[in-house]
Amino acid sequence: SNTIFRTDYQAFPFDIPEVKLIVELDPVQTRITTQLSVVRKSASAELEALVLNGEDLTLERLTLNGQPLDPSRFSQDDARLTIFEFPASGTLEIVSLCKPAANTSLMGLYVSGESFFTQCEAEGFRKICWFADRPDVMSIYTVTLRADKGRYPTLLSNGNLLSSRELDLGRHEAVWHDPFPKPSYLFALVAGVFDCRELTMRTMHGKEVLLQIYSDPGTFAQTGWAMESLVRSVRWDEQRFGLELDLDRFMIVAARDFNMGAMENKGLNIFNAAYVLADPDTATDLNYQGIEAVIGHEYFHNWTGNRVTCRDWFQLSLKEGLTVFRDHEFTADMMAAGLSAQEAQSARATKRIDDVVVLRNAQFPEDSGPMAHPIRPESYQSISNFYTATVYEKGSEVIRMLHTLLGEQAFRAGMDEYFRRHDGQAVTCDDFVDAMEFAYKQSKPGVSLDVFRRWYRQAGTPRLTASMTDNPTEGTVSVTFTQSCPPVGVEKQHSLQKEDFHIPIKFGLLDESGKAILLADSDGIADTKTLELTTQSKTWTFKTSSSGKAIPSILRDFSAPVIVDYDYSDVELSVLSAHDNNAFTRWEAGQELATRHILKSAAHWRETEQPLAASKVLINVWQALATDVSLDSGYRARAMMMPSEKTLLERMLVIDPVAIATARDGLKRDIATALSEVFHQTYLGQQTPSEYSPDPISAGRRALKNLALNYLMVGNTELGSLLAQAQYANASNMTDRLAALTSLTHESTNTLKQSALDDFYQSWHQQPLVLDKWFSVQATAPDATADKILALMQHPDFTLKNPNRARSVIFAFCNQNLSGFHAPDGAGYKFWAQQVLTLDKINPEIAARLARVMDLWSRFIPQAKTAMQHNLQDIASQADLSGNTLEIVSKALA
Ligand code: BAL
Ligand code: ZN
Repeated sequence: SNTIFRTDYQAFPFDIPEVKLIVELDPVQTRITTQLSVVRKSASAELEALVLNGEDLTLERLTLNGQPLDPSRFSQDDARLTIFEFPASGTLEIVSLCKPAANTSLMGLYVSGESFFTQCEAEGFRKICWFADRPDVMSIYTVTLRADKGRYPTLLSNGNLLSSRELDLGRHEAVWHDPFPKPSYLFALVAGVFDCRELTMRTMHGKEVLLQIYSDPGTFAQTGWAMESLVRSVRWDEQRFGLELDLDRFMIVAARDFNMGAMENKGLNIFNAAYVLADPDTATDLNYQGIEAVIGHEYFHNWTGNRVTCRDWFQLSLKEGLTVFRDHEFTADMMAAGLSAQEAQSARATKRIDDVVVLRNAQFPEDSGPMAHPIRPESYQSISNFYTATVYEKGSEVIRMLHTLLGEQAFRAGMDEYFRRHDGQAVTCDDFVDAMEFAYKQSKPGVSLDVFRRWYRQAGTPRLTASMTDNPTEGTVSVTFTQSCPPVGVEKQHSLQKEDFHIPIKFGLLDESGKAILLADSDGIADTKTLELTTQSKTWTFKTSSSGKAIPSILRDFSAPVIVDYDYSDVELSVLSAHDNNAFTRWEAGQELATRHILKSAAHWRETEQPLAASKVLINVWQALATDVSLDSGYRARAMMMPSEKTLLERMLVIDPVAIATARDGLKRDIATALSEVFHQTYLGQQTPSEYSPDPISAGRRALKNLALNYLMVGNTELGSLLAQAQYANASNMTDRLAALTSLTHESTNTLKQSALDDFYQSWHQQPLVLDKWFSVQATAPDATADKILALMQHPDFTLKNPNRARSVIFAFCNQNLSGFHAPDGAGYKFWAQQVLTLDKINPEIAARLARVMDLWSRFIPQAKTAMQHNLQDIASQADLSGNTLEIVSKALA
């Protein structure tokens, strides 16, 4: 097969210190002259061939040191240009053509709206020109852009603008120079008509820098929040990590059509418009938070990714895991800014909960399915399939564990050491861990990261089993943790012997009344201990301040990406939910109580067609959360939500989606009915100032208010509908308007639903990002079926070519509509297969993402499993499937 293995890495035999590009922009056919200075590395064999990557390019001319190359000196196929017996050094000039307007893959150079954009990570540069398209070849770029001045007045590339001038025939030219050597995946160019918001600021050492945000004409007013976020990002990286902006100019450009969230091209970030544009009328609190996080993420890449980059794509988590960790910390610091110590703890916990929910929804299932891989994969067929929750989110959890083990100060020293050693280089995950270990050992003699390194080469979510014994006569409590992690994914085929992980477990105890019990050991007395499990099993014994039966609080702050097994009683969970002084495990306890109920109820429904009624204990827990005004609203909103469908599915040995959907709805109904008056009061108690502000306190109030409204719609539909209609009509911001629309669409009668949807369309259809929301609300409605989705896709505003629009309908239905997608007639699965095949012709990366919906098919109940398998086989049997999609379906079927 076309599998590439990590251990097969070989250095490139040549250096390419300088790249000069002349780009004659034309949507139909763009001509690019690529001039490369090439120097054979001293260690390389003489007469070695120079092999360059290229895809969908037409070669017009090839010269070496100014002389046309004789056809016998080179060969060309659809992926490579090979120049035989390349001399010790030389200047290679290649003239080639590409077709931007016909490029629907959105990789390489493409047209979106009327403008040109590029996306090069991971392997898109080879669709622009022939080059050694691998991250360990770093060059200084000088880029000349030429285009029609009327249609493309703005011409941008990486670095600094050297010059610009008028040309004949209404064309013009701009020359850009990036002083920092970079790999080709960080190259970017943009051309078109844009609004531009700009600002100058002084960096920590007093350098003046120009910040610019470019967006579609008419959207200037929607880029204010993005600019504020960028300024905060610059300041935060200075203050928390001592890292300064190294360029004179930092640009962000918003694109309507974009495969990912955003891209950290050096000095010229290109963003999905969804992560740039916001105003109160069109963007929700979640959008605002997402924009701040993604702007931070891409900005932080300037050091963790760009100044120090990856040697090869197996090292992707080197930059992604680390940068996700940094953006999570950034958001947490922003949320906690200006709050009292206790409020700040709660704000940080809220962020932690959101991140853990993402990890459990996306990464835990991945880690148990056919695509399971370590955060540093051992092999791949298509690297674009490895921009995964494992590389990103679990990668970030691994960095967070390092932070927990080292502490803030030693972690910072480790980061400083990493930059001291590797600035300007393309390195490996091992290099990073080595730098961290160096700082760790300086701070604490005798420690080592030997066992910890296994997180980089073993996949799977470790399971942690806890057991406790009280020894009242001695005043001690003993706790034993045991870990296990059987082989997953390709590990199974290689019958890999897995080794124990290094797991930091933040641990505490409560007495039966909920009071914290102090724990004493040779390190001193504390209410939370960080236990380090590095072997299969270990027991810790503490002297305690209490003699009654203790309740363990395990994995405080979610100190490791593992699953905890402990046999709690419902009452113990309710005590933790009411009293645990760690806000994360406190949240976890209520969610766990609801999860256990739903799993039992799902099984009961399968046997009797009746869900189980919610217990008094459970209702009381929700009531206590709803009425505890000492908790901040955002935290309460998270504590009172239903466990997510994806986490629930992942907890089933045999996955039964309809049973889960029914049981989850049943619990929601029981809680909503029992507490409808409480929810009404909660709703009324969460008013916010009419002037919109996305700050976490206001956003938390809106989240709780809208959660209460949703429960009220279920528990007292008449009152709920009235309030939702009024809220929809009077909303002064998109958060409240969309929440009301969603509640009306998902929980009310058809007439109400249709009139709200029609009104929303009329008001907002000219705003593409808002229209995405309109499509999503319908795709996730409980009464949506595959047929209804197909009808929705006939809407004139629907297009498969825009990834955001495709996501808003197809992905929303397949991923976020459990009962609709998994309808027992199998229509959802057939719909899925059709869409994967259609998208595969347009945009293979997006198609392969959609293909992953079936990852866990073999664990589903028999009827669903068979239908899923047939549809997977249908796709796999297509002759001209893209490599991207083929990798996903063949692994699923293996
Ligand atoms: N490097 C791809 C987009 C991101 O993770 O920032
Ligand atoms: Zn990233």
